[in-house]
Amino acid sequence: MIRSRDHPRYESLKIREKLVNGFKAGIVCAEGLIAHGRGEAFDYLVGEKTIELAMESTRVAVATLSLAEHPVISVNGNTAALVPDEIVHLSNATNALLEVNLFHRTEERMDKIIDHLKMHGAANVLGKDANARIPNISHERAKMDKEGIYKADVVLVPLEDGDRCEALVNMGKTVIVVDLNPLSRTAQAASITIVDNVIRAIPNMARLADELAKSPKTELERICASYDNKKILEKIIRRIKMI
Ligand code: PTJ
Repeated sequence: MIRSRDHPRYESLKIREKLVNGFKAGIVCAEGLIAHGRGEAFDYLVGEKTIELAMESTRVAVATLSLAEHPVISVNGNTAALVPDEIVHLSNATNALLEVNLFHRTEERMDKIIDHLKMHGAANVLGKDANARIPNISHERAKMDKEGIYKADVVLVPLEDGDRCEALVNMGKTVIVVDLNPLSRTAQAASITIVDNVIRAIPNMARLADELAKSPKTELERICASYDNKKILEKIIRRIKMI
């Protein structure tokens, strides 16, 4: 247990502890711990804070989810362990369905993550049925629910792998990702990339969803109108290079 709040890396240690506890509980996979390490390295490069460019993408992402006809939030092990309350909050605030979708899929992990989200207030979580598949993807993340990701017009996928992101875009969906690595295939292939830590991005999205809940459709459309994902990524990469 991390007790010393005055430790300079207290916040970071607390996040690691959450993931390790998630691993011990069978929610996070071992590979998820490694993936987090890569995320941490990139978090250093953006100053371990939400930069203005990420906030711009976050705002557009929330407006896009709110405008969607059939929005779905895809949840993996790391996201479920790090931000369960906020992901449920965001799903309620944007009327987005929750679907568990795992790269390292086992039925045991699926059950544990679904139960975990329900314990944090989710009324319904899809993913177990896996009665559809994403074309041209051979691994387990191809499995999806006909009423969930398959039918979605907008999908939020925090911590995605590049293959599936590209495949979902090819299916005609608007794909929102959270990825601290602006160079990753996921970040580059997505429709909207939030270059931020899920630990900050999902709470920011939940708060903004509440703020925008009463906004008229025209205002949400205005927020999305001139968004250019490639430009945002270029600016973030330039910012990192200048360190
Ligand atoms: O729970 P599962 O079975 O679906 O497996 C989940 C992992 C994360 C293991 C799986 O999706 C995976 O292998 O992911 P990758 O391909 O390693 O990609 C993870 C990406 O997320 C990398 O680009 C990391 O930089 C980034 N990342 C890691 N932790 C965070 C992050 N981005 C934002 N916030 C984080 N906390």
